[in-house]
Amino acid sequence: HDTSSSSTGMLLWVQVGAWTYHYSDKGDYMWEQARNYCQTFFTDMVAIQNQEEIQYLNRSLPYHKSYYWIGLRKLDGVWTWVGTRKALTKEAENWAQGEPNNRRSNQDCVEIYIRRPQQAGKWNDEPCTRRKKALCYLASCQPFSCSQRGECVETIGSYRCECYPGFHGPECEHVVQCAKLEPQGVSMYCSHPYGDFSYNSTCEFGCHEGFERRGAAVLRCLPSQEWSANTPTCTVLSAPAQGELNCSHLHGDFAFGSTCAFSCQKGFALVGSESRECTAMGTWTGDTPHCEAITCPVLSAPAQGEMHCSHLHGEFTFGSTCAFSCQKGFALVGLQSRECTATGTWTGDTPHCEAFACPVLSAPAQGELNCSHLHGNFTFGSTCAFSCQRGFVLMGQETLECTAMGSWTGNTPHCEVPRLLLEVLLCSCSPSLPGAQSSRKRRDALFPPPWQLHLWLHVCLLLPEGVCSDGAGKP
Ligand SMILES: [Ca+2]
Repeated sequence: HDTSSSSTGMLLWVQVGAWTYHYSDKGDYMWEQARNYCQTFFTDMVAIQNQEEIQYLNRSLPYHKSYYWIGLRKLDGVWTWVGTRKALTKEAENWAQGEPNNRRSNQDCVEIYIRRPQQAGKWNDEPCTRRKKALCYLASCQPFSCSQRGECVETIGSYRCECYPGFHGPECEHVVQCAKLEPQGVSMYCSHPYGDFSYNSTCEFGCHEGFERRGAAVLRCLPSQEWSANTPTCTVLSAPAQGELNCSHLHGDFAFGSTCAFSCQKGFALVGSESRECTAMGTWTGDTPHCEAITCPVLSAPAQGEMHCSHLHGEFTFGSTCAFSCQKGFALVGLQSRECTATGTWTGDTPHCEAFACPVLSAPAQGELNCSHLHGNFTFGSTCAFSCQRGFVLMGQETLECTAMGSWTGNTPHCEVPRLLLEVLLCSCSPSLPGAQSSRKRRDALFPPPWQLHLWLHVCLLLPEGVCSDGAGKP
């Protein structure tokens, strides 16, 4: 560092690593003036980093009766490091005993006691208009640090470089290298801002007359030491994939006057120039065409079913086939698979899934039927409940369900007069019994069915064996 500038009243006195400390040896300044002095000739006022630094300053600086200003002051009621505008943390505090004192409201600037008999190296708040020595530091990062290829970061006692992409080394002095390019049959023009085939080198490629470039026109060396693309090649015009090339040559193969027409196979459409001509400049008119498979409308699975497609050239394009199936309990109605044709339409119609049907059920004699249908009348998922009129009992299952197989879970039940009551009735009411006919009339009037049946049951159980209600003996 240059020390010849002592005419301005400054003195280079100590260097810790790459940081250097300075103070005004001629004049004493008010705090604002001191800050201005530091910023004019150095980086800024000292911001105390740690106890070691404080000890160092106390050991190395000379005694001065009014001590030294540091870069700490009260801003909006908060003690703040002016260089970074960060608030003073509790851990970093280094106040002398009884400080900062609030007896006087205008004590907003901070001095450091250097070589004081007591409390050496401690801080004290003072009115900012007092005159003291300015304590400054000079940052270690310089305009040309890190070779101007990286960020210079100040550290205690030193600095380090955070290199930009493409550079490395302590001072970012090294440049990333890419592989040297030596293309065959292709003309190349390169520019190397940082060195041959290094970071940010760019190479442009061209082809000779009648040839066409396949690949990128420009390659760039990336920070990853790789080129941005593969080296291109030069070829004569060729047929696109799934297509054909038909050329007529006027003067020579793929020379001035040659015309080439492109076409695509069935099911493919040409995208790009349909025909190209070799110009007097040795280039082809138009651009490289390609063949794209013709698309069909997108299909979807039927309700209660699934669809599985296989695509040959692209999603729902020429050659794609889709197979359809139905969930358990449903039957596919329509084609099992469809294919995308060369005209962009599907073969067949959209199939659908129908629930398996069960035989139609009807209410039993003297009974009722109550059905709920999930997918359709008497189909998979339908459930039917049976019931009988009063006085009849249901023989068989109360409910039946239509299964995924298209059959009911059981046989249709029927309604019967309970067997025991029937026997009793036969016993007591047989028309062959004398007097039975006349007595029934009376009973009918008194007890309409089904009460009649209950009554007869009671009567018959009470009667001795072989004797009927009207007092006649059993035949
Ligand atoms: Ca004070």
